[in-house]
Amino acid sequence: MERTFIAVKPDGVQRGLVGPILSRFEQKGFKLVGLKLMVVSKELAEKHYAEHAGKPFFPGLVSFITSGPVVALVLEGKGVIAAARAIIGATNPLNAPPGTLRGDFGIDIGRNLIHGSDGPESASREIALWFSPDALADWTPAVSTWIYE
Ligand code: DAT
Ligand code: MG
Repeated sequence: MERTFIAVKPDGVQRGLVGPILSRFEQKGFKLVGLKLMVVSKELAEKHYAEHAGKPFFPGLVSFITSGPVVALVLEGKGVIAAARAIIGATNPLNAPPGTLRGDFGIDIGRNLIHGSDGPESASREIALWFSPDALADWTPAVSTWIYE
């Protein structure tokens, strides 16, 4: 089963949207295997967004992501990496259709509420960066045979 890394960014936490955001992933049928609230250090923020280092928005992105608590999670399920990106919606919330999280809850690109890994390599890298292996739970939801055939 595939795993992905998701973070509710400081704007999502400040706006009280942790519950609605987590609900969308739970209702889809994806399984939570890791979950924590934390204030992100500058070092972790710079590592997490290393692919964007040097871009004009990078300093603002790092200061935003370190500005308040973030809720970090790992989700597991069939096709979860691409499916979670689809649930989240386009990077610019104004281009994200209604029904996606960014489409429903956001306006500005710098306040787009959620991060989701964009592929298998970034998912592995980000899960390892944010969670120690013993903080992830291997478990079988009682409803799994009603979600997977
Ligand atoms: P995504 O978060 O959809 O994977 P990304 O990896 O291209 O998008 O960029 C990471 C974050 O950086 C994004 O969520 C918001 C911010 N960002 C990206 N492009 C930006 C831009 N042109 N101006 C301001 N912020 C931007
Ligand atoms: Mg990205």
